[in-house]
Amino acid sequence: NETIIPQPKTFGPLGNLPLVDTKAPVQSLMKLAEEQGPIFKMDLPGRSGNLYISGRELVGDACDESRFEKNVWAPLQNVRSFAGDGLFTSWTEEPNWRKAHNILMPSFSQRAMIGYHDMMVDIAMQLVQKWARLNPDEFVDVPEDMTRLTLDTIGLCGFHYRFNSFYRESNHPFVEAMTRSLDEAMSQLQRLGVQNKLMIGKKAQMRHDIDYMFSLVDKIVKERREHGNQGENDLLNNMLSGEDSDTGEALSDENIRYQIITFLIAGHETTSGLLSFALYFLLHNPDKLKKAQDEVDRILSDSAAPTYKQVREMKYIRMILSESLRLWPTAPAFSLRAKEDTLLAGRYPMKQGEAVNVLIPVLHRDKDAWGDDVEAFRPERFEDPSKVPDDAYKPFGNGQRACIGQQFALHEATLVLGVLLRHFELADGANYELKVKETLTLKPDGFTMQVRPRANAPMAPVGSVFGSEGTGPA
Ligand code: FDE
Repeated sequence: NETIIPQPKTFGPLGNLPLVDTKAPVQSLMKLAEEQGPIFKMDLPGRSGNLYISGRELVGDACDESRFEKNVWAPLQNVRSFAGDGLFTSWTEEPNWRKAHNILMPSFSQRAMIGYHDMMVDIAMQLVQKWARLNPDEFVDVPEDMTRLTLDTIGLCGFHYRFNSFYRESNHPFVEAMTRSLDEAMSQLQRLGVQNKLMIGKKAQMRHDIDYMFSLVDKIVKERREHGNQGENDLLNNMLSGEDSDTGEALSDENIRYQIITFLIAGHETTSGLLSFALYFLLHNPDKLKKAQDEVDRILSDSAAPTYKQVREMKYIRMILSESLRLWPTAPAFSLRAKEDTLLAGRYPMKQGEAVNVLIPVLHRDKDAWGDDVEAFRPERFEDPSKVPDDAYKPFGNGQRACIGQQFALHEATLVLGVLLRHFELADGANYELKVKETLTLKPDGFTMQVRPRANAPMAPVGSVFGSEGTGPA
């Protein structure tokens, strides 16, 4: 009978818990999906809503927004202690979701990227200069440098705050606090209720980290309020001055704090993972790397840094990013719940409020949608947009709760990847083998490589690096 939902073997009162590697839950679930098929259920103590789906038909049906809506599932609920009712962690019916959505949508439109472009170039060139000064035998830690870059980019474009990560040996204290808090939020999921209550030290640390994050963010907001706007065209300005078109209301200071923390989390981990995977795939696919270099050499022939328009022209670079997000979507899962009693895919009865979790990396390997070569890195799949199976491609989530930062992330990542390929030859000196590290997001763990300045690279004179057209603030 088709409507019986498979479940892997159980271990007494622990249910299916021993099948989930606490350090790599998504990869455990990917393996289970391979064995169990496009829908299966898990019995995890203390957690409800453990239906996992990953086939094109099932996910396509669950993405019908008239019958299903975003579920703020356990991993997101645990993040609410510091992201509150910010965009990512709010229920759609919470008033602040729509309010913030309406106020912030224009700040994330493709047009709005023109205003952020020069700030993105500023940070990208800091990375180029760092790499240009390395000795030939030195290794770069790719995820670490990409995290410096994406954090500094969202800090500057979002709030005119400079984390100056390229001038620090270790992480900015905000990153330490945020990473520890995210880690703790994820660890809480794996512990039983009683165990969580016993973690007094961890709790105190988290309280301390959250206080630190709040105080830094509150200081940024306070300073902006005191100085008033001095021409900053950034997210903070739009949040402070914006009014919801439906209600005419503005965001409260508390909610602005949550949005800032949300953007710092969402805007840097995911995009840095994306850039790291893309570099990994290029290193392992020399023919694609060659094609990408040909494109950037053509478009950026003698400009050290791209203009807004040149970023839009780098189509193959963009396809590389899309294909990286297919194989390793850095935000690997999202959850949906039934708005009413319904039949999923016309055959699985679901009660109102019942949830399904979408395993995006498995969906992205559905052979019916993508063909037999699903494991191959082939950016050409995205050449003709009409041939992309949209219902089997969800790296940015679904519908009205899809990623608001999509254009931002893709503009930034295209710019950075283009610039890096124009300036550097990549070398796999460490024979790196892919190991995926999981936090709230995915990253290639411990990925290092070597970079050598390219003989024909345009000069990027230290200190005056801007090849762009001066659209944004200085
Ligand atoms: C969102 C998002 C999502 C969905 C989730 C759920 O459903 O739960 C996803 C899947 C994503 N996102 C993804 C991604 C990727 C990448 C690279 C990114 N992402 C990026 C970014 C950046 C930024 C700034 C962001 N991002 C942000 C965001 C937000 C705010 C959100 C929420 C929205 C709503 O409204 O809900 C998201 N994102 Fe992302």
